[in-house]
Amino acid sequence: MAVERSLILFKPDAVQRKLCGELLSRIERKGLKVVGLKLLQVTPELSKQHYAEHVTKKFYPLLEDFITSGPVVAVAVEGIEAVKVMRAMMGSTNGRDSAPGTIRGDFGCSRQMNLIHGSDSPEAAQRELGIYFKPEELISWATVLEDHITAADER
Ligand code: D4T
Repeated sequence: MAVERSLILFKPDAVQRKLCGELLSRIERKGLKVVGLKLLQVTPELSKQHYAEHVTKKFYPLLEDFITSGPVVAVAVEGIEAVKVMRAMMGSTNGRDSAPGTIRGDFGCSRQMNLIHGSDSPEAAQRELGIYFKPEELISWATVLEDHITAADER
């Protein structure tokens, strides 16, 4: 099975609500590996690049206002099928519809202020990681716990 990387953002609402530790902890406890991590301010230009597919949509101006309203935490996450695993952990887009146990289901009740972004495909992940991280900011490292997280025939 493929080892993937995904671009995760803790959005301004998560930073404001001091939920970054909780969200990072969930990622770590799941068994995924953090290979990049930074706090940054999203600019309008960066927002348009990230949300290129949404720029022409009616909700985009408010989305840009929100995502640029304060710092975000960008996390590069690595693991077997990391894109799918993260999307399942995040829950559906609207926190009011997200299942309890998911990040949005446990902490959110908004469609816009939904706490976390996660790439929706390996191709999107590659594009988005390139937007938020320089190659040298992504660090490949081995964990001694690997033998206790996945079986040899899954890797
Ligand atoms: P992201 O991309 O932030 O991980 O969210 P999703 O993948 O779950 O959802 P999305 O691409 O459909 O939407 C991107 C972003 O826009 C916000 N949004 C969405 C909004 O503010 N109003 C809306 O009407 C919609 C559809 C929420 C997430």
